[in-house]
Amino acid sequence: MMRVMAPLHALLASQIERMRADRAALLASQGDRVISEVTVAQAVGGMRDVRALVCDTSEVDPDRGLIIRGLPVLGLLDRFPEDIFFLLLIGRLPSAEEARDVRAEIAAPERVPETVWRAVEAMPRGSRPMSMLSAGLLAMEHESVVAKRFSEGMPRDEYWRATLEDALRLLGSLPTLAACIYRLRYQKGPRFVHDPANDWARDYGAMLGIRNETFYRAMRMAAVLQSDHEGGNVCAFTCHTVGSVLSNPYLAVSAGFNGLAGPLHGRSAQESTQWVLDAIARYGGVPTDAQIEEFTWETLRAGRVVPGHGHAVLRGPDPRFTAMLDFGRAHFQGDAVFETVERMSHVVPEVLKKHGKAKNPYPNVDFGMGALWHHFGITEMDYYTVPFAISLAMGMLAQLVLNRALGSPIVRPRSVTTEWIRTRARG
Ligand code: NMX
Ligand code: MLT
Repeated sequence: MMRVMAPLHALLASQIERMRADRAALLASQGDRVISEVTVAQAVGGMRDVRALVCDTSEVDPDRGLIIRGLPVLGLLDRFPEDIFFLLLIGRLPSAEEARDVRAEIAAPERVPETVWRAVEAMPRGSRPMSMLSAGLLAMEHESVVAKRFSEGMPRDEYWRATLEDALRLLGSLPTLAACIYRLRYQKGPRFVHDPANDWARDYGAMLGIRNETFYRAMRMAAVLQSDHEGGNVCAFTCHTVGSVLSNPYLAVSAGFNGLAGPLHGRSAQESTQWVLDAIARYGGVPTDAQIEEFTWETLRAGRVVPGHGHAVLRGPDPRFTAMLDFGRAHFQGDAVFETVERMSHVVPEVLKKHGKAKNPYPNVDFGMGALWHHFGITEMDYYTVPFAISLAMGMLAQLVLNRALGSPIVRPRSVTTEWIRTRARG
């Protein structure tokens, strides 16, 4: 079934010719300019700092953190996630009318098909929520407009339209999928039904089964903070790579989610909260500064990373963590998990600086998010990557639509052998 997608569709259509002309002009005038070189250390070291991707939805400034279309994320916290999807895609914030329209487009009264529930329910008991989320998307992939129109011979410059249709359907379905996976996996009772009158974050919160206005505010803030993180994070990069071979958004986003599920990426929210709870259990309450120092050194001496600290790009504190800390100070007083997180955020960086390895010793977004979910009664830590995933889907989907609009080619870098480096590398 085709959905009516007028406002976003029309806006993007009005920009596409200019975007394509700008890209062509850039290539013609500056196509040969060098923007990065790759050392052997970078090639074997996860391509850190290699500038080899173009992403216009957002950038991560090493000192200032996430900047979405020129706007620092901390200035966007009173916005709804739907406004941010608009911003990511269109390049500016929506007017009040446009905000209403985009919210209605995302919240269209569509259901996750019954077959998807059957697929998710058939997974082994104890499956991880992130696996269930990813599998849920794959089970829904047969509804993809991109897949259908591809088999009908869709021309390449039409791809963005079908990708946007899939993106809106997918974004509208993710809160239902994510919330119902929570209720199913942790036996919380029957599924709640999507209410198109709700905004995206409130709908998600309500379907989780939590009735609390402060929680809905926290959900909105978390979704805005985690909506995008430029193009090079594992989740977005994976999604972009899979999308570059014209795999449809269900396949591409599911692949991105699988990347986010790793402990060095989004799973770190779960690892962080477990680490905080372990410290509280060990010391019988909120640990003192000296106890935190001891606990951190023990983790490092055991050859483990300190979860929720460090970053591949950021070199200063992560504003996404700062936002969570401010929210917690206003709403979570007396909560031992939050108080431990706050205290650790002063002590752990000093230990990491003494340890001398991590280029960024500060807490990242994941160190705060678990405390937020925990405060509102979501104590099942396996679940913590899921709200991050469905928020980051906004950035992944905006990037996919824009890349199809620009006709971005297949991602296919070269690899070299170790022998090639030994005998042929120059410089
Ligand atoms: N605890 C202990 N050691 C660390 C940490 C940490 N939190 N962060 C970095 N290091 C080590 C790192 O393992 C590396 O050691 P070695 O040379 O022995 O391999 C060294 O410091 C240099 O690493 P960096 O260049 O600072 O970090 P890199 O860019 O390689 O990795 C992370 C970035 C985020 C993967 C890394 O900081 C880390 O493992 N942090 C803990 C996990 C985490 O919080 N991940 C979530 C990231 C944010 N997110 O939302 O996804
Ligand atoms: C993210 O938000 O995706 C993380 O901070 C990881 C990253 O940017 O590499």
